[in-house]
Parts: sequence; structure tokens; C-alpha cells
Amino acid sequence: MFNKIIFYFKISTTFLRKYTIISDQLVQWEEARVICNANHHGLASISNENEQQALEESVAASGVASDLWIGGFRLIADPTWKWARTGGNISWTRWAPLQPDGNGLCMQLTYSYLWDDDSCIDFKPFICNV
Ligand SMILES: [Ca+2]
Repeated sequence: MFNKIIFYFKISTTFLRKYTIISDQLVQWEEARVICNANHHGLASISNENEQQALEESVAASGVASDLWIGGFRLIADPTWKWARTGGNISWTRWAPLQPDGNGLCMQLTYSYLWDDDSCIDFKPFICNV
């Protein structure tokens, strides 16, 4: 039902991370989270430079030239960003310049692979951890 594109990237001899990009389904952030939890291992989370690099490579290889939902979010009364997949606070970050600027509570990966807060009700393709 989805056009799933799965990429595998070996980042080092001890590190392997896989991401799935579902590129033909445009959904709001919450729906992306639910789909990723049901079918994979959560909406994509990025914990360090290696994972960011793997994500960038998988998006580049997919040919998807669009903003994409990833798994960061915050609550309206709390400035702390968390990963939906784990519930943990986000420490390592790769925000775009001048972001987060407060225009939304959900995190997108921009077409230049940087992080940006955005309105959760926008419709975008998304990336799951697998
Ligand atoms: Ca923003």
C-alpha cells in the first residue's frame, strides 16, 4: 500500500542504522508517528552525527526533495524538545539557523537536512526508524 524505500547504511564497523522513507504518503505529524510505531520502530530520531549523516544519505538517495517529518516534538507549555520514539529529551541537535523559531511543536527535516519546528497539521512525507 505504501511505496516504501528502505536504505541500509553502514556508518562504521560497529554502527548500523536503517531508515525507511515513505515518500508517497503525505500526513500530519501525529499520523506519521502512529504509522511509524505500528509498522516500524517509531518516527525517526537522531542522536548523533553518525545518525544525522545516515539520515541525510538515505534522504538524498531516495530522491525526495521535500521537507519530511521526523520524530522531535515539544508540548505547548514546555520548551524542551523530545523524541517521540523514546520520550527522551533531545540533546544533540542540528537545527537550521534561527530555528526553532516557535512556529510549531513538531520537527521537520528541511530539504537541506537541517531541523526546523513546524506546524504539526501540515502534510508531509516522513521517515521512520526501522
Ligand atoms: Ca520553524
